[in-house]
Amino acid sequence: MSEKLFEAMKQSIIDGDPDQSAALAKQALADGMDPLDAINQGFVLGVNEVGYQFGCGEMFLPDLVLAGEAMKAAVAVLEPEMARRGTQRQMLGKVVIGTVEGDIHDIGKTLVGTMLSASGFEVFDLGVNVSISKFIAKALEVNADLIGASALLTTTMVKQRALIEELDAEGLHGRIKVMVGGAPVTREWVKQIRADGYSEDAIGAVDIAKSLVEK
Ligand code: B1M
Repeated sequence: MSEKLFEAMKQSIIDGDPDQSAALAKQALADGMDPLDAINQGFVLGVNEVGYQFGCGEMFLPDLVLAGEAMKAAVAVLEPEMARRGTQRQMLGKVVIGTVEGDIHDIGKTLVGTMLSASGFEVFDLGVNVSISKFIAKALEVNADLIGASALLTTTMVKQRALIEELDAEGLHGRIKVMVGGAPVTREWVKQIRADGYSEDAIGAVDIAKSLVEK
């Protein structure tokens, strides 16, 4: 039964149909499905397919835009339930999160923020296109333990390195740790820029964040 629903979820993203993706997300919740399963086993497969076809030149920018809208509509339905499931936990630490300057991809970053928040972190989400000075100013203002910097483009990943260099220059790196992520980020890159933590997905990001605040 779930298989059919997962397939329909994937297709709703490929079709770029936000009404359908939101309706399927509501159906998943009504059926008692874990919202993260709906995202990871249903909707994300559609996003990956669109991204793949875009990369091959078989889909175009409007398809990417519509897929993004459909994904956001589904996540908006699922997020409150994800947050609700984590409401009983204790406060683990403060995280300032955002997508780096020049980059407006926000779906993965928002998911990571939601999962951190659901797991007991206090999350300050600065949105997209966030400058290094804004990341640092907010982290100092709220006395954050961690900055989470998301980048989805090979051209904007360099801002993750620049953020760490600026924290180093201001003598703040160590007191404020940095977690990075996003589809183009590799372990090799993480090592090269001396980020404190990295995760491929939102679930892993919670474990990494926990280990970083414990250190
Ligand atoms: Co764009 N885009 N896009 N796009 N887009 C990609 C990223 C691309 C891989 C597609 C492709 O070519 N196959 C490609 C990048 C190529 C590259 O640099 N290597 C690309 C491109 C080229 C572009 C434009 C340049 C296109 C153009 O204008 N010609 C343009 C850039 C705009 C800009 O930012 N300046 C652009 C625009 C857009 C839209 C606005 C249309 C839309 C975004 C809508 C939105 O976010 N509101 C969009 C979309 C939807 C995509 C794809 C299809 C999907 C991204 C997504 O939401 N994934 C994407 C292809 C793909 O990734 N398959 C693509 C779902 C999301 C749940 O996954 O974001 O990876 P993800 O997040 C994951 C993990 O990465 C990780 O956890 C998340 C949850 O599991 N993670 C973290 C993410 N951040 C983390 C932070 C952490 C830890 C883990 O710690 C802090």
